[in-house]
Amino acid sequence: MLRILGKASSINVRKVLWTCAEIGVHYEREDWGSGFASTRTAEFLALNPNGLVPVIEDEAGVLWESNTICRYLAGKHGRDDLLPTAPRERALVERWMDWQATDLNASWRYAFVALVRQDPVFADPAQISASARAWNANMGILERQLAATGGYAVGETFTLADVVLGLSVNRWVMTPIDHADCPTVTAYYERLCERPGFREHGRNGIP
Ligand SMILES: N[C@@H](CCC(=O)N[C@@H](CS)C(=O)NCC(=O)O)C(=O)O
Repeated sequence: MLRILGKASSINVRKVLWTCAEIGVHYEREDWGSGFASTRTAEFLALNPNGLVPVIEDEAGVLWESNTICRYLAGKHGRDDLLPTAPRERALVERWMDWQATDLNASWRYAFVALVRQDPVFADPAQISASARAWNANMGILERQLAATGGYAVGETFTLADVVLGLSVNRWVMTPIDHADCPTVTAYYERLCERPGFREHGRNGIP
């Protein structure tokens, strides 16, 4: 049985839960992370020295880093549709996953922590606007990509790139900023709702 450590409200844990739903993997999930069991204990740090969720454990051992875990699960279960094995096709999926984890995540952090988490440390209006602007600009990149593919992040079919980007779009929609006009992203957000895994773990009322 796959063990997943991490609270179900964490965007990075939700990537893993949605991936499990797509694959049909059964798991046992434990509530770790802020508000639940502390990830700063020696027990947890022995699993992930970063003290972050998600972490998984299966018969092969322990793994952390959400996008890596999603790739591992798709590979382990032979889901070439979610993560192709051919180098070029695989790189096209991984490119958008890496973009989400680096450029996209970096752009929304200040505005999200200020406006949704309402952390008083993140209260500088100039930095909130700069973050919202950068976030909208990245959504513009996704808008143009989706207009070109006519369907999903990489092409006509759903892949792991859509798991990580779908959750990111949900966060964008749910954060109270002035949203750039992105009709193709909005249509994509609706299209993803055809998937039970997105309804349960993505567009479930949590930003
Ligand atoms: N790069 C990591 C980031 C993980 C991360 O930031 N996790 C957050 C929750 S979304 C966390 O563990 N925060 C500390 C806590 O909740 O105790 C990944 O993608 O797995």
